[in-house]
Amino acid sequence: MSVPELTPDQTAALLAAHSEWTLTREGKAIARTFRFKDFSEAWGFMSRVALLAEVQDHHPEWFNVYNRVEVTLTTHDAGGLSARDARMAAAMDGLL
Ligand code: H2B
Repeated sequence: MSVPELTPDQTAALLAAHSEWTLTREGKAIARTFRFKDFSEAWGFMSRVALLAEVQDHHPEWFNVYNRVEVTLTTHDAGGLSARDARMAAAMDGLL
């Protein structure tokens, strides 16, 4: 794997810094559900994230219904969490 996986300490720091995110997939990913006023706001958020994802070359797994966006972040190239996920989580939180 070309990207280093976060250590347990680094994962704990990520979760402490981004308390809305929870660990999932046996510690290999983090997840957060975002809720917006309506579909238009949810889609606007997704559009901004999509542009960031392309710039960062790091893409979320996500599911949208109306005003809800369920996001899972993991790094396929690391086989788990990496600094890329921490950066993307921070960027998503920063868009709110
Ligand atoms: N997104 C995510 N979530 N994990 C990756 O490992 C990853 C990615 N790798 N986007 C990138 C693209 C890689 O496949 C390309 C070839 O750079």
